[in-house]
Amino acid sequence: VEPDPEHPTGAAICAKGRAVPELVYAEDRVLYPMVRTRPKGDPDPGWQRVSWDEALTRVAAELNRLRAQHGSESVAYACTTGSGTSVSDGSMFIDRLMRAFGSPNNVYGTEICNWHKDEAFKYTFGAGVSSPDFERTACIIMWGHNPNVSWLSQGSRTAKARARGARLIVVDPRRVGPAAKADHWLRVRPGTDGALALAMAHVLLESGQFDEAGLRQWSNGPFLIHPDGHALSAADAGIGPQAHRVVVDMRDNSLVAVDPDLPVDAEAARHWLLDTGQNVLVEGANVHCKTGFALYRELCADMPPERAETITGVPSADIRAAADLLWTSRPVSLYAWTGVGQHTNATQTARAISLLYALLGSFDAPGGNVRFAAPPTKDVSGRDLLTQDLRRKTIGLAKRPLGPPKDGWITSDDFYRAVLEQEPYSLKGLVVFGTNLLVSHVDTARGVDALRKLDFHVHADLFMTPTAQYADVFLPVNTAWERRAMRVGFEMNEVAQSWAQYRHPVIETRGESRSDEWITFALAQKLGLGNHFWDGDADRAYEEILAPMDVSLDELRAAGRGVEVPAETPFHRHIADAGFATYSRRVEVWSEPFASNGQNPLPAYKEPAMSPVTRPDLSEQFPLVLTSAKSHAFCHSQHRNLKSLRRLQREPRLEMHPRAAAERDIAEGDAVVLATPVGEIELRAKLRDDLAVNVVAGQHGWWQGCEALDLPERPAIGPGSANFNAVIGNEDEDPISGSTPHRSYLCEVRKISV
Ligand SMILES: Nc1nc2c(c(=O)[nH]1)N[C@H]1C(S)=C(S)[C@@H](COP(=O)(O)OP(=O)(O)OC[C@H]3O[C@@H](n4cnc5c(=O)[nH]c(N)nc54)[C@H](O)[C@@H]3O)O[C@H]1N2
Ligand SMILES: Nc1nc2c(c(=O)[nH]1)N[C@H]1C(S)=C(S)[C@@H](COP(=O)(O)OP(=O)(O)OC[C@H]3O[C@@H](n4cnc5c(=O)[nH]c(N)nc54)[C@H](O)[C@@H]3O)O[C@H]1N2
Ligand SMILES: [Mo]
Repeated sequence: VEPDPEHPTGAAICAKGRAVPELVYAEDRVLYPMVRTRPKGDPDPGWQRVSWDEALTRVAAELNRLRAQHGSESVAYACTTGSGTSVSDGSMFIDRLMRAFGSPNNVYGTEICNWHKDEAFKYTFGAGVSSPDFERTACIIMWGHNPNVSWLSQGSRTAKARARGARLIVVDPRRVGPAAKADHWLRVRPGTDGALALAMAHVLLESGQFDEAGLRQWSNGPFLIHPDGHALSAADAGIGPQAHRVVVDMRDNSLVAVDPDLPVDAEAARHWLLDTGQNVLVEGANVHCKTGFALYRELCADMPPERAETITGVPSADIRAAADLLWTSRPVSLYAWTGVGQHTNATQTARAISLLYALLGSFDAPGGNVRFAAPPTKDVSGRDLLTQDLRRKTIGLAKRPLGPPKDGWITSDDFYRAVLEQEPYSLKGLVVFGTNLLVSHVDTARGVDALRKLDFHVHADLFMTPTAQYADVFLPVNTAWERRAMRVGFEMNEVAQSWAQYRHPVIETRGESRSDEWITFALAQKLGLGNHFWDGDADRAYEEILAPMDVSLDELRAAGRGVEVPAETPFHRHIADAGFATYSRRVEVWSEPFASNGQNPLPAYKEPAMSPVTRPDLSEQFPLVLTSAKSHAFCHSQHRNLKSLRRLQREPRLEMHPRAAAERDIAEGDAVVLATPVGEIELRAKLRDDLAVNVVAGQHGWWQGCEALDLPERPAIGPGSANFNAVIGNEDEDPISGSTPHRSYLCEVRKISV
């Protein structure tokens, strides 16, 4: 395996990429469909090889039975992440199958992966965080994101930008990746990033260093807010209908009604009052209404850097200097990922970061975060196939109407509850494409109970995993090198995003393993849903995807390496579109959807649910703050069986400060117990003095053995387990997204004496 130096994503290849031959030819890959012959929970499932036809006939019969008896919503699907596997080759077909079948429940894990950067950002900008314009940016913030481990083409672009003089700020409890070369490395206490973002905004607002004109014209900051906490309506003020909002014209202090449904008139908005407020006669009484922007400024005023220092541990002088650097080094680009997403306060943290970013005026500007134009394609994921009635049944929608359930994504916690407690109704079936819930999600013990109780579970994966072990039918998936795929748009810059590529299989598929695409098409036929699957002809699906483009499937097939379909990136789309894709058509400083759903319309800082501040009662027994991060050698719960990768890291690590270690008589490499209020696992101490003394960092995903190195498999739960997520609870979650505290928990560490 070699990188293609001409591919627009870049010429870098990671250790996992180099290890591909080991993955493809791994001896423990499952190569044939199998059915279990012994009861669930039996240590030996009694796997028996069957033909594809037998396997799929059985799966279709069971799924159709559940649908007939309990409704199609009683079957959940679970799809692994496109960021850490190759499932994206076929994920549009998996989504389509789920929707054609009628399941509104996808256990997708987005709430601990990408939801905050991609969806929470939409509540501010009407678009996800989008792509840093590395080639033109003057300053990059990496916030809870380490691309050197997680996304090489971003990592190398960051280094390149740095080398040509771009400034760099890294917010991370560990000094890793780009932090080594950063202008400012802000070592935040895990889970307190929201306070840091408010404090940086404090500095900018206090010194008048913010895009005042942009916010006046293009944000809902000028909208007046009633002191009881709702956006003042034109009807309240007696100047228009209920749905219209109210702003103040600074020229004569008159009230103006604004219809949020109309295109933004930026010219008129130049005269609107952005800050402070005005007295308004509401139902005969004089009421002082502040603007949404004034309320945000007050929230930030309440978080001076000195206060933020006591919360976050970041010195106030560094907060001030970093904030000043942002203003003096525009355009600024930013990426924030799982470091800020796996907390019980994650959504408001994302809001706080997005509002700080809004102050800089860099969104969708060249050198800021932009949406590079991609060639047009047709979405074949079948959004139209699921009825409104079924959509309303997505589990968690009532609790979290603003969150992932509105797109059909449910949390593992809600999935377990529905199986075990029939709440809000009973889930009976599970169709899995790759996800390893018991190791990647919290509360493994409850997960085991739920998997044991399922009526029917089919699992498609390359390997037998702790989660797949509970399946009734196992379907062998092949690797990306044994199947075809097509991709349009590679994100990183204009050329990459305009790249379209058809990838031929490199080798014959091993055994009887098949692609996710093949499985979804074959299963759809068996389920009687072939009419939604081009009657089994996948080429027609590819042609439909490409139809809006000027390139045919045959041309793409012949091109091999891909073709560029040039498209011009518009920048500042809100000007041509006369607005943003938000509720108010403006950048939402004060979020009306949040307010009307009982959430704080402004990102007030809230401590993580499990922190030394929230739970002083636990501080004696569990004095350390626990976070986690990914390993450069593996993805999540995969790849530990591959020799060249396992050599890079043989044992699961727990990183801790040398002083914290010394206090516990722990030395580098010692076997230690990580204890939390939920349970205990065993890891190896790795000392690093960049951490705060009271912070330790683990890694998730450990279970697999590596025969070539004589390293045994370890249980997902119970004695000898190294499964990080088995010791994280899910009693607390983010109220909007449902995220769980993988990165802000409490723990103690002790040496295992031998
Ligand atoms: N090698 C490898 N690459 C991967 C993956 C993998 O498993 N392995 N997985 C892929 C997937 S699915 C994803 S979602 C991406 C994720 O990509 P990233 O989000 O970049 O992944 P991490 O390295 O886990 O986390 C980034 C940083 O967050 C820091 N962090 C921990 N707690 C906090 C906190 O409270 N605040 C802040 N500010 N930072 C914190 C960690 O120290 C870490 O350096 O990576 C993708 N790429
Ligand atoms: N403590 C802690 N927990 C975390 C995280 C963390 O940072 N800390 N990160 C979280 C994040 S960001 C994510 S995305 C989740 C990931 O959680 P999961 O989605 O469970 O990811 P994996 O554990 O990598 O399991 C993926 C499985 O898919 C299989 N697979 C690989 N390629 C394919 C394919 O093309 N098709 C099919 N059908 N299967 C395939 C692999 O063999 C593997 O068994 O974990 C989360 N859990
Ligand atoms: Mo992820």
